[in-house]
Amino acid sequence: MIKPDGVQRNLVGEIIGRFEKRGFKLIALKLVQSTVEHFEKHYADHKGKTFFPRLIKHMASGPVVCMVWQGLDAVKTGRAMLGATDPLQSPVGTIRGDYALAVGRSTCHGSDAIESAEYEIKLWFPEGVVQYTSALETWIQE
Ligand code: DAT
Ligand code: MG
Repeated sequence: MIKPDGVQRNLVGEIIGRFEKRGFKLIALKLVQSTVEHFEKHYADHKGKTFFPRLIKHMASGPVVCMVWQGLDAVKTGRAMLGATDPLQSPVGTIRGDYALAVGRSTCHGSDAIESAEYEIKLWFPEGVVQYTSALETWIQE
């Protein structure tokens, strides 16, 4: 997901481009202005933490871009492409390491496990994702 700060900073194309160029396949995409209640479900794991109210307020403050990317080890590789939770600890070359400074303005969200990806996909795409064959598949996967 591209967070409201990433959308406002015109990083949508840049972030999508990194996943496309790495070889992942886009199987769902939407721009949404969502609600506090929906983000409380998205970030349910963090309920009760000191930063939770600030986090939810920020996420609901503007549109976000929700995406599902498919490919080899997508969760683990996707997280590596994002960088660390704290952008200051993110290596240059990662999205957060290249475009962010503050932990509460880290430009993007990525599922941290297959189970959380499954939960988040259902939450943001109840209508389901789009499965299709990409012409490039044999050039990307062995
Ligand atoms: P990530 O986004 O890397 O999965 P997380 O799931 O631990 O990180 O936390 C979710 C978001 O909450 C994170 O992107 C920014 C915010 N956050 C996390 N830790 C924070 C902290 N110590 N202070 C302020 N915001 C924090
Ligand atoms: Mg997380």
